[in-house]
Formats: sequence, C-alpha cells, structure tokens
Amino acid sequence: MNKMKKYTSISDITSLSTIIDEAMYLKKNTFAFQPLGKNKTIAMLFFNPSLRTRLSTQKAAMNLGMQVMIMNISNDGWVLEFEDGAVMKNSAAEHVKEAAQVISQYCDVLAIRTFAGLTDRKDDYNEKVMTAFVKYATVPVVSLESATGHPLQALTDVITIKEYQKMSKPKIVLSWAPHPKALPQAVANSFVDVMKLSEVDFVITHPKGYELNTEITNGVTIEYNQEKAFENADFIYTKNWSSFTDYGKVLITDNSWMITEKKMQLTNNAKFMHCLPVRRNVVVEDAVIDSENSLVIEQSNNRTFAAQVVLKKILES
Ligand code: AN0
Ligand code: CP
Repeated sequence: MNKMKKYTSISDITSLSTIIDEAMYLKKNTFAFQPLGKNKTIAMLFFNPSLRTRLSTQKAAMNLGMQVMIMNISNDGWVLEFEDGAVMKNSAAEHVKEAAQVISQYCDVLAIRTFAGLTDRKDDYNEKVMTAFVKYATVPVVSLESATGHPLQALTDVITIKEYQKMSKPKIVLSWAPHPKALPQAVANSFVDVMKLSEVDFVITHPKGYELNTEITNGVTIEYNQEKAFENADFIYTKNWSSFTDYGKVLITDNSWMITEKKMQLTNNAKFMHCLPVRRNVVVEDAVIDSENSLVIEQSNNRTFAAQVVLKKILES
C-alpha cells in the first residue's frame, strides 16, 4: 500500500490515479472506514479565514470516525516565533518549537492553514511556517493551504475534472482573472502541479507580469491571449493571483480579464471551475457562475472526499 506520511504538496501523492479512484469510492461509501478513525484526533490550526476547508476537512474526519479539534490560532493563541535562536523580546510569546511538539501530544494528525504574507518572497517560497511545523511536529502534518500551495484544493479539482470529463484528453485552461486585493499564488501553483501529472492538454493564460514561478510552470504552455487560449477548451479553471515577479503586487484592476459569457462562447461548451470564495462580476460574470456549466458547488462538495482520502491514507500509514 502507498504510504502517506504528510500531505503538504501534490508530490506527497504516490499515485494520483489511485487516489482519485479511492476518493470516488469514498464518495459512494462515505462511512465505510469509520473504525479507522476511532480514538484518533485531528487538530486543525487556522492562521487565516476559511469556510470550505474548515468544514469539509472536519466532515471528512468525522466520516472516518475521528475526533476534531479546531483552533483559530492567530486570534486565540500566543504569537509564535519562527526564527531559530531568536531573542524573544518582541511580540512573539512562544516558539513554534514548543508549540508544535505540545500540539502533537494532543492529536494524531495536525492540519494547518497559513497564507502567504506576500511581502517576502523568500519566506513564502521557503514555506517558513509550514516547514517549521513539519520539522517540529511529531505527528503527520496536512496543509489546509500554505504560502505556496493548496494541495487539498488541487486534489479536489482533478477529482472533479475526472467526474465531468467527456473525452480522454480534455483541454484545460487555467485563466487568471482580476481581483481588487493581492491574493497568493498557492491555488494556481498546486493546480499546475496536478495538471502536470494528468492526461490533459493544459494551457495557462494570464496578462504579462503575472508569470507564476517558472520552477512550477516549467514545460507548461503559456498563452498571453486569453481569447485564443479559450478556443476549444473543455474546462476553464479561473483564479486570481498577485504577481510573482513583482512580488505580491496587483498590476491590473480593470475588468478586461473577467470571465464572461461571451468568452465562454469561444470554448467547447466548457465547464467553469473556481475554488471559491469568488467575487461575482469582478472575477466572473453572474451569467457564467450561475450557468449549467458551472461546477463550483460540485467542486466544494468534493473537498470532503479529497480530505477524506488523504486522512485515510495518513491513518493507514
Ligand atoms: C485565498 C487565496 O486566493 O489563496 C483562498 C482561496 C481558497 N483567497 C482569498 O483570500 C479570497
Ligand atoms: N477553497 C477554499 O479553500 O475555500 P476556503 O478558503 O473557504 O477554505
């Protein structure tokens, strides 16, 4: 059996096709593994807000018979220090070194949400917070979105594509769309990771200046003309991200890259996907998100089974 010792990246999956099939099985047989989680506890720490990740992961754990502890750590916990050797005279009251070991004694799986700061690219791409928890925790760590990745979302997305794809090699377009606030690259990065492992015709489209980390997009087709990219697409996966090169900056705010009904007409009757939360009529027109081709609600349903298959693999390891 494929072991899973942590889940902080798509690269922690040994066989993507097997895990997708297993998630589909869990969707039909939701309570089949209840005994697996008996007397096991997951602790979920949130440094940032969440709706879907929090509730779907809690539900996944409950479906497996686990106990769940949730803490909004940035509001309710002590401010944490992450620097080795720090002289802790400032706001941080506790070092991650103790915190991670302490929490590990209370749980069997430790799940963490920690967004990119979007000011220091090195800190973010070194995954300062997640790496420290992985280093000091003595139980398996699961990412609920970290600075540079959202692997539970990306697993959800390939499960959803598998469910809805009509042909063996669909054309999938990851399209940047506008947003008033600076957002992380995490969702896009993990989506690229998972597309690279899939039998798909994959294209990324974004304005100049929004190139993702080339270590991640290496080998992937980039098309700067959004309308051209949309031609013959079977799935339009939309996400905003802030600039990687001009790190954390919002370079464009006009609506020229918004996903509209008119642009969707260029596609092969494509399905519309977005991880949510989404700003209506900024990222996507009402007419698209409310159309029959919109998969956003189905995607959020699949969050449960993506989390459940990951927790199952970890409990079995
Ligand atoms: C976050 C992001 O873009 O990473 C979370 C998405 C799941 N989005 C917002 O903060 C709006
Ligand atoms: N898609 C997603 O992760 O949503 P939340 O931020 O609400 O958890």
